Amino acid sequence: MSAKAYLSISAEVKQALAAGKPVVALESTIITHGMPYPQNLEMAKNVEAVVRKHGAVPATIAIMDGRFAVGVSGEDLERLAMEGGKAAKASRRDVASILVQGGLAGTTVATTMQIAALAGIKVFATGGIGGVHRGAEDTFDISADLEELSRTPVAVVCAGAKSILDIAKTLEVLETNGVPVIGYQTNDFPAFWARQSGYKVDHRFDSAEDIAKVVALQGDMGMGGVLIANPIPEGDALEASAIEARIAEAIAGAEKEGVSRKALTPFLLNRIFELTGGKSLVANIALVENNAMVASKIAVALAAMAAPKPAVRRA
Ligand code: PSU
Ligand code: MN
Repeated sequence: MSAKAYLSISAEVKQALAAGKPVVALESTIITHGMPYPQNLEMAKNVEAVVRKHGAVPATIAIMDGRFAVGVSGEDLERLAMEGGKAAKASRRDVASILVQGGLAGTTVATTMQIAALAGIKVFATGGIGGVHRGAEDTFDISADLEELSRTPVAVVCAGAKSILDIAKTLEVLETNGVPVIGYQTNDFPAFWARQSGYKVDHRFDSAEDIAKVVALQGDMGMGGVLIANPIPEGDALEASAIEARIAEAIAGAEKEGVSRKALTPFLLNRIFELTGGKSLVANIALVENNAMVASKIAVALAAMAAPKPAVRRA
């Protein structure tokens, strides 16, 4: 059976794609493993509303009952949010097995990119991408997101990489993989809860139209994805030094409890949520919504570029 035979695209998303309308993919590990219930459900619904408000159709992607579900909403979205960490976290290597098992899974950035590409969606909004974990020189823990960006032609809008990661090494691997890192209205690569990481982006663009041109060219050259870094809004950012201490505490906790591999990112996010008294979650939700807005603008610009030009009539 071909992978495409496992695709279940909602009627709304299918129609939008057929008509060349802008569509924005949204991931679901952030729903199942990134946030507690019910804030995860609320976030997922709000993000969809943001996408609609900016003229695109949202397509939340997950694996539901052994199918690639594109455009998860209503009761299915509720089920996914309530299942939370009891659902699987589907990374690249898990996908085929979960399909065969008929399982339910949140899809990571890597897997959501794969499914978006299969469905023909070119733009995707998330919170922060996975990256190179601190201490990776010992653990080798490098997210599959970085490899996926190098090969799958989907533009990913994120708020940078979480400072639970080693940002310098994450940027190095992105460079090795040939992934363009574009700043949207910024020269600085953002650090998720903070607007700056201390590192620069490769190229800055101030308009969604210009970014759409980069995305189209990158696709045309068969060069894989584009990473668009969009800093958290000023008013929602957490103070870098305050969050840094909490991150160190969370990482020490993970080491003490022996948490590693795919459980590590969810563990750290949850610990930081507890240690900041929920402030990290409020910021996380704000930055995802902000990314959904920028992704929608890029999707709208891409659709306008692809639309056939009206025929010029002679007088
Ligand atoms: N960023 C968030 N919350 C998340 C994630 C990223 O704010 O839950 C998820 C994404 O789905 C990302 C995954 O792809 O964590 C990375 O996991 P890992 O580090 O195991 O590759
Ligand atoms: Mn990992």
